Amino acid sequence: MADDKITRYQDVEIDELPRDLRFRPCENKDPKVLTRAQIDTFNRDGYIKGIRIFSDEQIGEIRAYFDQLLAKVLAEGRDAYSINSAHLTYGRVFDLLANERITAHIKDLLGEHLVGWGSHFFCKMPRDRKTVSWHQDASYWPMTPSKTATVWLAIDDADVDNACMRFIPGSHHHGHLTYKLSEEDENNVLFQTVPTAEQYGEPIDVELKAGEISIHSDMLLHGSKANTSGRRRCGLTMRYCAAEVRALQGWHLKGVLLAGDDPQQHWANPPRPAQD
Ligand SMILES: O=C(O)CCC(=O)C(=O)O
Repeated sequence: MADDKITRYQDVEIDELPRDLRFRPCENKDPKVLTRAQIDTFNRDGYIKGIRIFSDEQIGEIRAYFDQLLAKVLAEGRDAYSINSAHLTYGRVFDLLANERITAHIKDLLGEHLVGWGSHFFCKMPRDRKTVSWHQDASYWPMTPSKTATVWLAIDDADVDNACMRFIPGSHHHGHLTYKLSEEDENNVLFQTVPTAEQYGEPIDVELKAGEISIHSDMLLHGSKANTSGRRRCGLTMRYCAAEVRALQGWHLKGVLLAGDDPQQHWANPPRPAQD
């Protein structure tokens, strides 16, 4: 199963796919956990941040789980970015994707019929030279229409020192932006770069304490710098979409129906994996 953004195989044809890529404002008049102000912020800026989901103790347990998973993966010769589509392999990650405190926030933005389809640890090791170049998530994905949002759960504290994510507020209003394939010397974890991204606005740093989340639109320009600090910076990205979204190129196989209905049973709805 291909990862959510990391492999290059899809760039051969993805731009040929009939996709409707543009931001659709959230019109929810009766949010259950978000405030109207947060929804207005999401619509205007393309993100919200600093939402506490887990206590220090709870995120400490999640971090201990991740530490042993990472140690296993590194021992197998894989790198710290390779744990992706993790909900299809690890029950503990499936549980995070399905966590009702998290999905309640996403349902307020994407509606009652909700699919979780992606889970990828973006773990920048201490002094990690890898960057994430400016990009829009939806550009990578064979999905239409663009009605996905990403929850970034801070496993470690993430700040300017250890290369927290950066967003360009409002950039989600510009439609699908032209990108180029990244240059080798960008050290990009991914492979697309939107050149001169900063013409779309002033970047902001998304500092989060461990256990907090940010949520960003699939059309928002975002990225992160190299980690020049001696501290790890790990976040778990979890991708959600409205169940009406159609996934192409077999990506429906990753989608778990977490709330509401999927009348045409488009999403494969895989079960929770037995192994933690
Ligand atoms: O964690 C990062 O630095 C980048 C993550 C990202 O690109 C995403 O969440 O879509």
